[in-house]
Amino acid sequence: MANPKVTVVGAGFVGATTAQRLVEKDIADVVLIDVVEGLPQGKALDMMESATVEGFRMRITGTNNYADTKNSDVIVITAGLARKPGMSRDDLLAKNAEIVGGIVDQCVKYSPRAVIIIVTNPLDAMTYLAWKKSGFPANRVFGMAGVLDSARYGYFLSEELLCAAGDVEAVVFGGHGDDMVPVPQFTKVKGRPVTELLPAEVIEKINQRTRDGGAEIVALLKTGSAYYAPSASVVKMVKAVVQNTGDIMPCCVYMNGEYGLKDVYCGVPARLGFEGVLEIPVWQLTEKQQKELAASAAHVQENCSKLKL
Ligand code: TXD
Repeated sequence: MANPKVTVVGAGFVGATTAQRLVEKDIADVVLIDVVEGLPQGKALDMMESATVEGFRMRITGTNNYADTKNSDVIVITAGLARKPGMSRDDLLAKNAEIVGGIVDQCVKYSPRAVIIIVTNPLDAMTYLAWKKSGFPANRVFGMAGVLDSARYGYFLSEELLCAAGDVEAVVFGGHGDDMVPVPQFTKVKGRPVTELLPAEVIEKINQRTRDGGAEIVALLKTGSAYYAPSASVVKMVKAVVQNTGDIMPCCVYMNGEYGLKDVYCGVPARLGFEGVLEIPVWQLTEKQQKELAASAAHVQENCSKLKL
């Protein structure tokens, strides 16, 4: 059987790191594409030259030509501007909408059966735009944010609990913005909810650090935004799709009545496999969390209405 084929659009920090993780873990052959001539080719060649040292078998190629992305199983779109200090994710809306819209047109032409995973910010609005532009069923277009926000939440909790980060299964709902909704009662350490392990005020402090997690990194880096944890998160999602694992993880998905939300993309746990989103199981939130989720979705809707789709 042929190896899975994954196209990563954007050979910047998130795109290149995602590509590197995908080939090094032997998850898929990768096509890395960017508008800048030579950039994806150079990074791809550099990665292939590491294959003898790292011992991976998958191949990565760099290109500026969408014909090379033909028949991809998954397309990851990371192209666009990233935040600078003082900028919100929403400040990127108009420019990145233009970039992502053009890319989706090209990608669907060559890979009409692909699953599309959006990474570009503002994440939820870009995912909605990609879905509209693609003409694909909603289960085949979704976004990465919840896995990252949950990873940050889990790491911060592990520091407080002095446990291994990998032992924390954290869950964050909502849009990828300051109004995301960490859900401690479903966040577990070896099966025990953190609500049983930490006082409420400590959890609330960590919830807030999670909401500010992206900005904390932007403030330190000064010239760009996070990419190690984001790329690890994308790879977790791609793996679930190409290996048809059926794993459940928070994703930015199209809501069709779940949690009382309709015709909006928002972050909730979803089951992933070959066909993209296989199922959106509905978990019982508190009344407060349900309200926060609705407010976060309303914010996404407001952004989407500016796109005039
Ligand atoms: O949780 C999440 N979803 C995110 C999102 C986590 C981290 C970063 N997040 C967002 O991803 C960030 O706000 C940006 O919107 C994207 C990409 O971030 P990255 O840090 O990788 O930005 P870079 O390094 O500037 O890379 C962007 C690349 C760069 O190489 C450009 O030349 C390329 O995108 N680019 C294009 N490629 C192809 N086609 C077009 N039109 C294009 N325009 C720019």
